[in-house]
Amino acid sequence: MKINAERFLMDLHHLRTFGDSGVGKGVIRPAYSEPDIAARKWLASRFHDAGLRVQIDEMGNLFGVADGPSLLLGSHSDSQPTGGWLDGALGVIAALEVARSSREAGGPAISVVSFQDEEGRFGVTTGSAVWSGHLPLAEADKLVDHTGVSVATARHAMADLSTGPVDSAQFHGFIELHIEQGPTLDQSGEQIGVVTDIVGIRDMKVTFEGQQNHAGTTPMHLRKDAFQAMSAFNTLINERFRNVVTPSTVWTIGHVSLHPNASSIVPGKVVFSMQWRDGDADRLARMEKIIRDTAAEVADAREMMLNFGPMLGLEPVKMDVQLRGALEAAAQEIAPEKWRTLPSGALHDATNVSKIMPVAMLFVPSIGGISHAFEEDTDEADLIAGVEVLARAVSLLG
Ligand code: HGY
Ligand code: MN
Ligand code: MN
Repeated sequence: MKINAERFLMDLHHLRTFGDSGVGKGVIRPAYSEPDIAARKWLASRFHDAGLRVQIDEMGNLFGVADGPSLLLGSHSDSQPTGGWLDGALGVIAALEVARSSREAGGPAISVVSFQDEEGRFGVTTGSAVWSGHLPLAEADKLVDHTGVSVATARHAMADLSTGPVDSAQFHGFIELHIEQGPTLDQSGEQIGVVTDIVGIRDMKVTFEGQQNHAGTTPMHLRKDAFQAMSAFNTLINERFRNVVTPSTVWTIGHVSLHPNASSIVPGKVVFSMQWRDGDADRLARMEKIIRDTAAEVADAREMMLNFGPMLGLEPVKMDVQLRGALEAAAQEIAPEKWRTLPSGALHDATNVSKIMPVAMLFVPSIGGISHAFEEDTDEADLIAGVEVLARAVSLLG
């Protein structure tokens, strides 16, 4: 099987035009947005041209299905609010290119998928969580984004495209090509990463509610200042995590809503996202206890209200040995001594899909280790090497 690098790159750059940010190669293509749906309609036309049956399920997961049992390749085409052009997109277009090349060479049957809301506008890898049975659709429909829009409302925008549920039993495995989104390959100068396992994640909203008041007349010792509560909470968990975490554990307060967010008003309420990730489920649980206990301690000490939103989470997963072996053999053939195995610190749809079939992943480098930013990029030679390794692994699996 020989991939057509020119055709692959042309489609990859065309996908970038949907939600082009106008800043570098960045994209703004959140789940169910106009550019996201337009991109999915274009991808559907490319899947159809590749001889695949187009199917879109009720969450907006887009499939190009081959006849009979097939290997599923793909990723996601929605982006972060300010996203990179390759995160997810690379895996979808690489999958399409391998599906086309395999069909042209009379090779194995390959189906393609672009999952919806992997970037978690509403939850955590929401589209593949529903498709894999991890999250009931009725539960997903209740999830809301930071502006209060629900999945039920958002997905209605593409309801007319839905062809109904897509049966996962027709696929005997899933392989996802993705950018590393971290510094390892960039710093080592290697071209390919074969993933060993994907970390687990926990994500929930925390609310402190005190007393909104005048910023000039309210003495410091009488304040019930929500920002100060969050600041004290953050300082305490950083201290208390010390003897629980390892150098690869991460935790992030990435989204903060301060109310009423005005210079001359003591903030009465703060709602913030608390997310933590690690390869060990037990460590995630110990961190959760520290988070909950510390928040309660801060709220009590400051006589404030405390509320935890629903906690979303995915467990750490190991990649399938046989699929991973084919990726390693292909990497050694195509990028001899320029590849390594490594864990994934980023979450991927493969985590959900691993509940219903064997999965594996491979990475190409991110320049400067940057991702989830308009500067995200990868050398073209590395993009092509990634697709070639994916295609070779598919041939080896037969
Ligand atoms: O956050 C993640 O790890 C993924 O890129 N959405
Ligand atoms: Mn991604
Ligand atoms: Mn991402």
